[in-house]
Amino acid sequence: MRQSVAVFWPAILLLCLSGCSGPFSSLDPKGPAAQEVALLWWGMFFFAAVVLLALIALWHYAIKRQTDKQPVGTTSSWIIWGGIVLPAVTIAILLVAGLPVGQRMIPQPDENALQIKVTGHQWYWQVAYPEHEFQMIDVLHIPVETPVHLMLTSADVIHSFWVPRLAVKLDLLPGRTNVLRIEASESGIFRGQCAEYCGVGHAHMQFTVIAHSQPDFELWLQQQARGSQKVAQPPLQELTRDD
Ligand SMILES: [Cu+2]
Repeated sequence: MRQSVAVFWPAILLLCLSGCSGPFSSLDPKGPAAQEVALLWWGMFFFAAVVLLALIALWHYAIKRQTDKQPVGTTSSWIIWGGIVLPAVTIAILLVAGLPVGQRMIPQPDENALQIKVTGHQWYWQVAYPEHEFQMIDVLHIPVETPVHLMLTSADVIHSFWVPRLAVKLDLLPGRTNVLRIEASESGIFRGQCAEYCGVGHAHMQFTVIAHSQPDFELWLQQQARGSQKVAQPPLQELTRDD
């Protein structure tokens, strides 16, 4: 029995770790904002793991304790330290660590930022480049290492724009424009998904962000401006691959 348990746990661990990568994994960040989110997540994970291990140790101690022995501490001291002080300290640490991360994600006026307008529809994404005249559906092209300000709005119901490997999610609201700053630190293809239930087509409301090197992005812009049909699109297998 012990042997089968010893084999079982590594298998479970490997299964869990497989969720740390993939096209929608925020634990495999490729942009500054996503990196900060991932760091915060790991900090929370290890802190929660320590608390869980401490609770398991206490639970084990409570089961094994001889009932005729004096219990450790009083009931009220456990409630005060474990039920009030520990959660209060935990939340305070989380606030101190998390608020600056959120603050740095608020877009600041930036002359170098590329602006893209994204409108959510049931159930597709309309992408427009205000400084140019073309529009796209379900795909955004951006340059690497360049801040991109996305002006997000909705034509119908509430949607949520989410590219887990590049940035946090932000809602698209009818009649209002929210601005999300994203940035890719390397070229590649990043998958996105609507993260707010918006009707029967919600699960299929996916999109792709293609990050080009800066010369390639300029070339792509010129091709679009010329209305060229020779737009450099990635092969289909790259769009559908898992990483
Ligand atoms: Cu949706």
